[in-house]
Amino acid sequence: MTGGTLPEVVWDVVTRSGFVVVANRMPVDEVSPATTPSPAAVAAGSAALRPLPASGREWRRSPGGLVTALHPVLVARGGTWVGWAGGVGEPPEPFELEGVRLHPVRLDSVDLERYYEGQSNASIWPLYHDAVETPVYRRRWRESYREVNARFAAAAAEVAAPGATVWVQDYQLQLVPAMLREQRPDLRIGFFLHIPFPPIELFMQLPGRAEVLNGLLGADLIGFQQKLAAQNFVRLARHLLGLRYRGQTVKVEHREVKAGAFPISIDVAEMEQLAANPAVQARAKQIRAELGDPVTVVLGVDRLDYTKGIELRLKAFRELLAEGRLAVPDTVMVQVATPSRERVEHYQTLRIRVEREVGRINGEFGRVGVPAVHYLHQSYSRTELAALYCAADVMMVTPLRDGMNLVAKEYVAARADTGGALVLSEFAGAATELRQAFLCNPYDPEAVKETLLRAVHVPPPEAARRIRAMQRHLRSHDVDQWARNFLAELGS
Ligand code: ADQ
Repeated sequence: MTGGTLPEVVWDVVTRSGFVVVANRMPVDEVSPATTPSPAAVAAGSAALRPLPASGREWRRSPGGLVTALHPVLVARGGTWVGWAGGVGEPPEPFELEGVRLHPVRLDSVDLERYYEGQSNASIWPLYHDAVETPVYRRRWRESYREVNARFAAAAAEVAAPGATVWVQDYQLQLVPAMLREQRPDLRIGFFLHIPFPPIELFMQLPGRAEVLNGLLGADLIGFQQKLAAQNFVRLARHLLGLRYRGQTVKVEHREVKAGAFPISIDVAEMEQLAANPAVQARAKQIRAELGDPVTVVLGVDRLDYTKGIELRLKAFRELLAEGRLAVPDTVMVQVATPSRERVEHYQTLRIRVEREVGRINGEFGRVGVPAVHYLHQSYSRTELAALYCAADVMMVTPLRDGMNLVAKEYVAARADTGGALVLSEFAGAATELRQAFLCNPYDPEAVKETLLRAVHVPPPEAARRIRAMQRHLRSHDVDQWARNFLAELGS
């Protein structure tokens, strides 16, 4: 089917929207009957539950920057979010929650294994992050990726009104723009990549590379976190497909495809308010007390992912303790590592390595009741995260490669007291904006150690100056601004 018309049978039963977001995951979590709203959901003001008459299942909006940013746009435009609702059972019928229509896409356990864990997270994810772990390629995964992308494209084509704007999100859905354009050339299609886009030499490894590039070129506007990524993309279009480009606009037959940098951000006001909340401040004090009121608390908060540089950070801390340049119990480290992609092999081996390193540090430098590293392999509510940020003197964000890194921005926003110091990898997208952080090269262990020490010993007035400058930047560059800039450039 081409030309922007829909089959009549669908026309009658589907509510169609002028604005559609397509993302792997829908911004909702299913609430089991025994579940009460989490503190995170309550804090984010999103605990409204909506029983579904048809299925009796209940859902609540999940907290998160992307949802927060897009929610007002979706409500104002009667928008629809197309995505996977979680779980491998029968997906719920389309439903509405807090003014947004949700259109679930089915994924079964084979799709999850091949499209999600395989092609998305064992092939594309490592490749796009400078191949810091060796990407694994499988033909079956690619086929599944194509099939699932086609399913998402068909769902978007079904719910989009004539001439609608469709905004596709991230590396799991890179084929969707072209698939969607083929069915619905009337649509305005945007794509945003949340992770880095690799240089030509790396991208050329990817089996089926032209299909991926052509998939992306189905969009009118492709947003990246960094200028460099947008440049990688337009150069690749010339190198691989012989397409001409001027500036950051690629000519594709009779169309123009724009690439651009749209660095994502956080809901700055929300984090500032959370951190200013007296209950959060009291919790921060309590955390420090529970840690034994050390002079310096060093904090890491990451998904347990090999791109985040958790091991190198622990190693730097261990060496500083061994050299006597830091000492327990004056200095303690807290490492929060959110469970992530636990069925992918790289992640299983990473967990073993990280836990071994934590054990080694505590074995060598801890005492009974006084560990050197507090390791927490758990998810936390927004309020608890804000309290941790407020309790930390030094925040370590040391990815080997990261599209942006929102934790760095959250920490800065949480420190309205202008205390605290941020150690930030030069290889995080956030380093382009947060220039007053203590920047370091995560591949150079001595540089990481020296930078951590500088942050530990920074004089308070200098720390305050640095944090304040970064806060000023964030206030005028929040996630709402990000969404508005992208949509304005897309012309919708
Ligand atoms: P991620 O790789 O998931 O995102 P990041 O940007 O750091 O990484 O975002 C993580 C989010 O999860 C933060 O909002 C953080 O507060 C939250 N989080 C982390 N640990 C948590 C815990 N234990 N409990 C609860 N919440 C926790 C991808 C890209 C990034 C890019 C984002 C957005 O890899 O580079 O910044 O998308 O585009």
